[in-house]
Amino acid sequence: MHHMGKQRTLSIVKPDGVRKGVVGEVIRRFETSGIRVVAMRMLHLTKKEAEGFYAVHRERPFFGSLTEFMSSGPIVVMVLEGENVIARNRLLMGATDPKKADRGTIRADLADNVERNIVHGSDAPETAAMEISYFFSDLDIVS
Ligand code: 3AN
Repeated sequence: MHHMGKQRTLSIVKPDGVRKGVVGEVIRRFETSGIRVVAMRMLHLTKKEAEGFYAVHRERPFFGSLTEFMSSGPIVVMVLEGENVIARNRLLMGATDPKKADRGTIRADLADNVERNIVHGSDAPETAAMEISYFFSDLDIVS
């Protein structure tokens, strides 16, 4: 019953990633490291929808700019599945600020700055569950 470490997480290729044409590159990195994509969709968030998604950051000084950016073009949302996938995805992504991200990470290799940092990944099981349900119903996720 207790599959240690088997998890799901939400990944987003942000508008900068779609604009740069690195959706395939990001997915390739997931697949190469043994992470499975179990749901995927492209959509263009409204400002309101971006604000809903980032509601935990409402008080941050960058909230307006972040939600403006996140609604500036299409994104690709994915559910990833695998052992310990929340932490593994965050290792692949690298630090929030690409200048501080380790070489070989998605953000170090592909991102421009701390706001336009190519990818989002859930940071904990509770936020992963919330974020997945923001975009997907159970029926959208293959098992
Ligand atoms: P992460 O995405 O690495 O979990 P969070 O959750 O701290 O980082 O921040 C959410 C998003 O807010 C980041 N992906 C980034 O786009 C944006 N962000 C974080 N810090 C800043 C900042 N200092 N200035 C502008 N945008 C930021």
